[in-house]
Amino acid sequence: MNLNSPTLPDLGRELCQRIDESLLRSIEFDSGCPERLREAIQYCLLAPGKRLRPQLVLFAAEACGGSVESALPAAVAVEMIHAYSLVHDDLPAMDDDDLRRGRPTCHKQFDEATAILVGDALLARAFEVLATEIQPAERAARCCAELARAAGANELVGGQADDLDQSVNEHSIERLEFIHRRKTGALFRASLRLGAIVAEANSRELAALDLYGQHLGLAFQVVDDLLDVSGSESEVGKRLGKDADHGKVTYPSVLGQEASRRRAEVLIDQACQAIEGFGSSVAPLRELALFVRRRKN
Ligand code: GRG
Repeated sequence: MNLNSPTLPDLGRELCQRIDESLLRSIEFDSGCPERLREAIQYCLLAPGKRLRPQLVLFAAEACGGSVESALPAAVAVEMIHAYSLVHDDLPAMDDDDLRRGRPTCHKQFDEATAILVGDALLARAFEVLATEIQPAERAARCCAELARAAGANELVGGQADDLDQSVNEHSIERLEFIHRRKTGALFRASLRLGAIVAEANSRELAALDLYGQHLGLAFQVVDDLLDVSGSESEVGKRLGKDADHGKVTYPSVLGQEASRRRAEVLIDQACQAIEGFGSSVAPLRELALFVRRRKN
């Protein structure tokens, strides 16, 4: 898996380089950060992921007339939260994975304590980036509040807790979507909202991008579940078939593969419909939605 994959939209590929340069600059810690920890943070944050969430921030900002430059701190912050969640998700106490983004997971490459600390450091640094690099201060505070809500107990962390909870044996579409709107969807939605906020979007634009983010986040998860049962491990870059091993409720286990594919199609259509009113400025968001539908990693 690499960023030159032909399945990534061209526009996004160009931006990925810029995003990665900003990510690297954002982890220039001073001498208080031990070298091994710094190395582990860079290993996880700069690993070859798709950078979908930062692209969503930047595309949303541009759709509302904002610049990539002014939205980059928000893009960096969202990717930091995403990277932290993956590092913690891979830990033995959670999903217990040894492969991520085609490489050994953080705790395999380094050790468990370092992986926990990498997550802690990324979580804190994300909010430092927002607080210090978004102007004016009032907008920075709003961005911090948005991201904190999405990353907190009601959303990302709550969704993860429910997903790990083995005591509930309810395999319904309602429970599945309640989990994924929080575990996966919250960061997608926050990415769109942050892009809109830094670009000073009006309430109609914010609501439309928010809705696009909700539909796209769920569609992304449907495709993720499908890849877990029918994808290729070398393309996806992580161990597959783990959902069934862990007895997890997934789209294919609840709906079957064919209906899951149809659900993804409907969600992508709904995402694109939500932003129809913007005209040509949302072409990259439409392209990204189509990428999510056909992605192989
Ligand atoms: C442990 C306090 C504490 C909080 C962490 C671990 C956690 C909460 C949340 C995990 C949420 C999680 C792992 C969601 C999975 C979402 C998902 C399908 C991620 C993969 O996203 P991609 O494909 O990854 O965009 P790349 O590698 O391309 O960036």
